[in-house]
Amino acid sequence: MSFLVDNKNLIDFAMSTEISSDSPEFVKIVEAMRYSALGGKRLRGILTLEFAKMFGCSIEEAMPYAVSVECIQAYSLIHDDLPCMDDDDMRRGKPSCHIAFGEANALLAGDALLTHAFSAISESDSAKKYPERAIKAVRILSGFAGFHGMVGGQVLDLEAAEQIVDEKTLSLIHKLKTGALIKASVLIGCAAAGADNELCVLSEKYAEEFGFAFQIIDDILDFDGNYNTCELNSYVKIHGLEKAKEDALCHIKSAFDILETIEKNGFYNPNLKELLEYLVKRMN
Ligand code: GRG
Repeated sequence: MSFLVDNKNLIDFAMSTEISSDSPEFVKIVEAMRYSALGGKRLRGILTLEFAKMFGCSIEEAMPYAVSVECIQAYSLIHDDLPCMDDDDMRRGKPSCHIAFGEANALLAGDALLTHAFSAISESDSAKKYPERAIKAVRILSGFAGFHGMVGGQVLDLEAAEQIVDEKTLSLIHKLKTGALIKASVLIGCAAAGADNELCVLSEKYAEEFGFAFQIIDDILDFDGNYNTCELNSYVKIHGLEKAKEDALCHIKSAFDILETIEKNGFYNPNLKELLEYLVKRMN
């Protein structure tokens, strides 16, 4: 799946260019931002690029949109690792931002990445060319990342941490905390390309199925074979490993079917099917 590596490299390069400063005053904050933002699989940015590409936008024009969603992803991970949240010392295979730079700097690096997400779009040449597409993307991203979306999901997740929640609540937490940013990634790709409403609705459905599968697979990968030490609200703990695998495959199949429907509308991108195969490989 060379497109995954190629896209990741392109996004890494764009992020590195974007998150930089020649001013000596800002060396410290930029260092902390770069420490956390230059890494990861870039799945969300890749979704943005591949949806934009499917609907006729060049990778170059879509890149500021991919950068913006990866800035939000990096900010959310920094804040999620803080002692007042999940209190994780490691992230992306190295010490978390607050371990490396201290809590206050990590908080600010997260804040700076969050705000930079929006200037990455609004300052771009793509926005100058198609301002209405940029405004739409900013609306989508701020909505899905905010209190109706990822932040709202994080609040529910914190509340649920100490208790077993019912299936409906757990599904809502996953839909918001993990799914919302995945939906935003896909929809800003659609916005970058100026895709029409019908295509956006279909793409959002793909994103929803992708998001559910991604979260279940994340829980499967976290499972070390012991149900007793498994996180309380892990999908695997609640449903068992076999059912979790079955359900992940079921969501992947639904996402595949939605791509077939999009294909019937005249738009096709084989990489989006490969991305689903990548999820299956990740699970097994
Ligand atoms: C703090 C506002 C706020 C939100 C935090 C993203 C998030 C919400 C929490 C991270 C913890 C977590 C494990 C969430 C589930 C979603 C998930 C698996 C995120 C990690 O995504 P990957 O695997 O990470 O795509 P990379 O490093 O590849 O970007």
